[in-house]
Amino acid sequence: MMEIEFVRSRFIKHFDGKTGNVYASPGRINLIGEHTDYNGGFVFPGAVDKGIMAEIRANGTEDTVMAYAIDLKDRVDFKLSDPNGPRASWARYIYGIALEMTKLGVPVKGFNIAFAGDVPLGAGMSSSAAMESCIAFGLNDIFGDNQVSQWDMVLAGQATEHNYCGVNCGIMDQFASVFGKAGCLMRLDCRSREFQYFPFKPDGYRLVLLDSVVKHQLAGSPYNDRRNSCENVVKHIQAKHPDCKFETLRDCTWEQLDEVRSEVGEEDYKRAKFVLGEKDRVLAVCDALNDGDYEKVGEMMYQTHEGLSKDYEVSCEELDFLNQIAKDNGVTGSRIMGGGFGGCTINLVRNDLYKQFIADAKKRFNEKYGHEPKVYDVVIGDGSRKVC
Ligand code: GAF
Repeated sequence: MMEIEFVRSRFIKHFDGKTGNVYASPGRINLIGEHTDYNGGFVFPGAVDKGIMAEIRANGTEDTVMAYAIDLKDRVDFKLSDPNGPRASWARYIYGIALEMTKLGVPVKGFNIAFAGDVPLGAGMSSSAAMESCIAFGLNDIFGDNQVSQWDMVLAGQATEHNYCGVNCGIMDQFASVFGKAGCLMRLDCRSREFQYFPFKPDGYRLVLLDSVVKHQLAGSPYNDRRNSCENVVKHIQAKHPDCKFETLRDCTWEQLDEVRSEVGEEDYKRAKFVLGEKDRVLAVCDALNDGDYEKVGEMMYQTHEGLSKDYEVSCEELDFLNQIAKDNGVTGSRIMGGGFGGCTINLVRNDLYKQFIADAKKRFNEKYGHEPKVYDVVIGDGSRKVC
């Protein structure tokens, strides 16, 4: 995580010299369970030791927000009462979450905010969820007497994406950013919202992310189309079984999917096929983790990659290449992480293979694409918190 002094010095310099409160929220990884959250399935994320840090202070105005993005050296001022809100995409997260927190009963007034991040942008590690939860946490503390629950802050972050940023995401990223715990992954049932912490200390293995540096961005990407395909399949299954209630693909069986295959068309069928398979894989991974069977975990990760690439079609050439390099090096498991369309692979690699794998990935990727992938060793950190 970043240094408080870094954020504080900019906050003092760009506003009136006074200090505020500092909050931090992490990005996330996800071991397995991709595109399952908005389908009511399971996910297996953990917070990372990188994220967003923000200093926030009520500025005494009714509804003027003065915001400074330290890394971008960009300043935007806007009014919470402006129905359109700011145009800069980073400022829309602030505007959106402030309005969502207001809806939850927090009497948000004008504030100053400066923030910075060390979670790589566009790498599929949820810098946007980190931003939403960090600000939700801060506004809840400063204006709301911490009355809003952690789950409501998760939902406010998700609503910010839906209502102000054009991404119909699920709840995984905001959940991980709010509830993360150092050293633990979390298995979340996205339908019931029940979750368990799983201490993750794989003896003899480590997790490493390889960032293709192909910028992953969900706004404007076919992410929402994937969700629509899944919902379309559910609608068709529901029509065939009017006596049962189908909310998401979580409620559907393989047989029911096969029944509607010709109606929904091959593309939507493939999307749903991936989701049903992924639901089973997360549960298989839980059992494997309980048995300490990391080779099984890895096998599931490769299957997920295959499904995300061929059936869900959210991969890209660079990510498939990184996955192939992992296979060639005998890496235990490797797959696209997060929404896809760029970003990182997550790799479960034996300690003794780590050096050779990273060296080979850098060399071969560089030969093909003219630059090395970025390497992030995963450290599983804590969720959203007040720093000072
Ligand atoms: C993105 C979304 F924000 C999540 O809700 C989730 O759907 C993920 O893609 C895919 O698993 O990170």
